[in-house]
Amino acid sequence: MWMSTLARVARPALQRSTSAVACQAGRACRRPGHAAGPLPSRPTLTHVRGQQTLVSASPPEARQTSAQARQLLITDLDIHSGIHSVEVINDNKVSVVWPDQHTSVFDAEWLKKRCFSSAARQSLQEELFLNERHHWDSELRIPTGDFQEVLRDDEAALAWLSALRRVGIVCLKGAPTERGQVARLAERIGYLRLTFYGHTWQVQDKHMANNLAYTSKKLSLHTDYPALHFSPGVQFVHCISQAVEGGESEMVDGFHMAELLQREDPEAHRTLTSTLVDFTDTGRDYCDFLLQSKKYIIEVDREGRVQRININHATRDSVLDLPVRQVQPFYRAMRAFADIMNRPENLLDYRMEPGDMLTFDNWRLLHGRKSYVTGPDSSRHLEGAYLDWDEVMSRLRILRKSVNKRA
Ligand code: OGA
Ligand code: NM2
Ligand code: ZN
Repeated sequence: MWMSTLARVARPALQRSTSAVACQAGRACRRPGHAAGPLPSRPTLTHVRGQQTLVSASPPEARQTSAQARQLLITDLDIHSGIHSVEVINDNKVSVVWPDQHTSVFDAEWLKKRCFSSAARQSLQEELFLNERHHWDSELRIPTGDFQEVLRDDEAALAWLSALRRVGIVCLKGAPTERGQVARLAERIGYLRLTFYGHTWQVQDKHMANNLAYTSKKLSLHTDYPALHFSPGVQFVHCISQAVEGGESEMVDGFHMAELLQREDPEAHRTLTSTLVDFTDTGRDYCDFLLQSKKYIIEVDREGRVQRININHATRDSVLDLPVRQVQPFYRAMRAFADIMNRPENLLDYRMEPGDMLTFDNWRLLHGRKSYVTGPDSSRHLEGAYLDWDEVMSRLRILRKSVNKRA
């Protein structure tokens, strides 16, 4: 049952990317064997020389096989390399003899994938990074999986990570209601991200709390840890026990909200993508810390695509490094962004139950919680951990290979 909810959101990206690679790259590079031809988008000779080949007839081999790493030094590469001869050989392979008599044999599919046409580049980049996102609002039914199944079954783990990438949030149900489960799940991927709050951290109403999260107060929509210049990419939060009153979670799709802001209030969007904001965090936990960072509230790449959202009003510094005339416009822009996020049609409400493990994209989602009541015999307890996207994407790619091989 649960697989169907994950598969629905996880599959389209995978299917689209693999089929698109085959057909678009194929169309753009119809003649892989004719490496010296005039089409500008095909791999160039300089580029192809020194790449991984199926056969390398004269030493040194371009790639050292155990490390899968290029050995040819850039200083030894003839950037005007010509070609002695090229032929298509059996099994759809392309054999190239270079002027120095070195022979390389390439798989035609491998060459096609590396075609420089924009269609081929786009589809290979999508296959590698899965940057296509499914935007959502309050109507989202959170993709759900089974905690134990994800631990033991590769197909379930792949569906989980694909949905986590595409939708930004997956709830895994049925985790034992005791500490240690976020660490087990992190092991499934590789390793977790250590921060000043420890390898894993306990969200509880604590005496002398060193973070607002460790009280019973409301947390407004935020991303975790903008006080770190490289904030954690992924967050796991496991509900061990829930409050009797209050403590409900709120979530919003930050990438979607940034898009709405750009459409509705381009001036505010410009302000939040171009103003560096100071964050700070100080105290003692894993060890003592005194962090300072400068971040854009909405981080975009050179093409204007949103990469990351950084918001936490609890750790936004009282220091604001702006000329005074920019202060009011900055607050106006922050307020405009917050007002969009807090619209009921954008905000997703969820009440975590003991055994729920929320896994979400901390570069994309904002999350919050309602205040709660700590009673003499009721205590709320969540355990959390961070991971980075590199490790998560690494596991996703490995699982994709192994699961697809079996299919
Ligand atoms: C946090 C946090 C959510 C919750 O600890 O940063 O967002 O429900 N906690 O307590
Ligand atoms: N905790 C939950 O940015 C933040 O301070 C997020 C981090 C305390 C590890 C809270
Ligand atoms: Zn948080």
